[in-house]
Amino acid sequence: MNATELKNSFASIGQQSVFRFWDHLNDTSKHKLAAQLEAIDTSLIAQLAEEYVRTKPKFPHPGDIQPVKAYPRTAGPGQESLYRQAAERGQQLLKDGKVAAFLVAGGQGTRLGYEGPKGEYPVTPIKHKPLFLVFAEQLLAHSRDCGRAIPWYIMTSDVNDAPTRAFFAKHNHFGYDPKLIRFFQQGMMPAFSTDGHLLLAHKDSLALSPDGHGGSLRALLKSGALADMKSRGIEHLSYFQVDNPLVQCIDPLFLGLHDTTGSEMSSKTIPKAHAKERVGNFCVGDGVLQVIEYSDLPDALAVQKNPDGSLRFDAGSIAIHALRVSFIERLTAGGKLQLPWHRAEKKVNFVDASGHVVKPDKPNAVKLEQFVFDAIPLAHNAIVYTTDRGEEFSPVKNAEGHDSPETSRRDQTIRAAKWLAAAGVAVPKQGEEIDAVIEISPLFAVSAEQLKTRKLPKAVAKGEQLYLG
Ligand code: UD2
Repeated sequence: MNATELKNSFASIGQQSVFRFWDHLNDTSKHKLAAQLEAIDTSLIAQLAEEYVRTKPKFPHPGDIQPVKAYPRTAGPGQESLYRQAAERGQQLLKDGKVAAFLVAGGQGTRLGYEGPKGEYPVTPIKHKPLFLVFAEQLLAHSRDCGRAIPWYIMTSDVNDAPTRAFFAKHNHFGYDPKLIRFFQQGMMPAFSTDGHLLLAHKDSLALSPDGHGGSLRALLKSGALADMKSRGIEHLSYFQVDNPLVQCIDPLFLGLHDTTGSEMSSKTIPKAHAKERVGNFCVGDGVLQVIEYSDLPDALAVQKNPDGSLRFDAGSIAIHALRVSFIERLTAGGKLQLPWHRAEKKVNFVDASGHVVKPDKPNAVKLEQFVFDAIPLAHNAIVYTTDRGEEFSPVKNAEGHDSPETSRRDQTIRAAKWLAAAGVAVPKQGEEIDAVIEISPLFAVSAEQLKTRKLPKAVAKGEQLYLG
């Protein structure tokens, strides 16, 4: 498209103000802005400005919201053979090279206050390993155990792609074969002023931000990663977020359950810590399994209790999924991804009409994102499987307080202590607290069961810093 065509196309949707400074830009800047604008689907922008920005869309409440029936962590009565088969199936899928790991790491980590890619953040209690290394060691351990290397797809975004790749290169890809790691970038979405105009961050560029983890599905297609998976014979993705060092990046039982039940998208849940915990809720709305964000679940339902006192809606989403590659192909067919958009009002720096950069002190803009869990209602036979918070969830989200580096380090020690105690090792306690700091490298053991097969000390000393690597 030449400049006139581009201008006409944006004028036709009432967004001509993005060309406000065009005549004063040098050729490099013109080229930069034109490239950003050409990447934009103007009809989508026009629709989003109308339906999500100028008007605030209401969450379409299902008429009937019921709790989900999740698979329990371990087999309940009558499920023993299903779970046995599922665990075997999961192992077989790994041996046959049908599973890849999928890490979404395109977000900005603003709350943590860390400037670089979040995966660089040092999280473990003794060796201070960065999140990326924790995941790499887990995947290497599973590759070793199943006798087959596990390909690893990592989604970045324009804001952190180059530094993420550089970090991996600097650390020799953490021992991973670089040919097995594929980085790809997610899409970017422009920010709107509250009256629906696209904001310029600079005279020659839009204010862009990542289009949400739901955008990962579109990005898999666009980047060629999906085609790459197909050529490698990969059938399932084990999806996880960058912020949770306790995540089991690969869980054979979960993957096996997902496959044997014919589920296209499966999810892990944990019982919520309290009624208003800020995690999505797995629910059955009008008969369809879905996640309802904490902000959208009516209070009256959020606080409802079962006769035994437990929360009726206690299935929290921890953003761990298994996805069938064929499902992603189906969802993204024709290049369109039919997931809803979520609206958030945020502070976004912008260039005003006179060319000055404005740093707002209150939300001035609307950002739109798609969420991966909105694909669940579109999946056939979607299932939810229960895991344990202490075993699998302690994210690093905030600089301080809950879900912070400190709470995560503590929870890593608690899990390590629990695994050691189950293997017969005496662990010192002071009241409820573990009186030691313990770190277990995933290369040493990826599970409590595996730890039992390793050579272990008889006891951990009081105040000891014990690293098992
Ligand atoms: C998410 C879930 C929440 C709960 C929680 C568990 C949403 C809206 N909420 O909350 O229900 O499951 O996680 O920890 O998802 N990311 C991208 N690209 C993006 C945006 C995010 O890759 O455009 C990645 C990001 O790098 C991170 C993950 O997605 O790995 C989660 O993003 P978040 O920090 O925005 O999610 P959060 O904590 O609000």
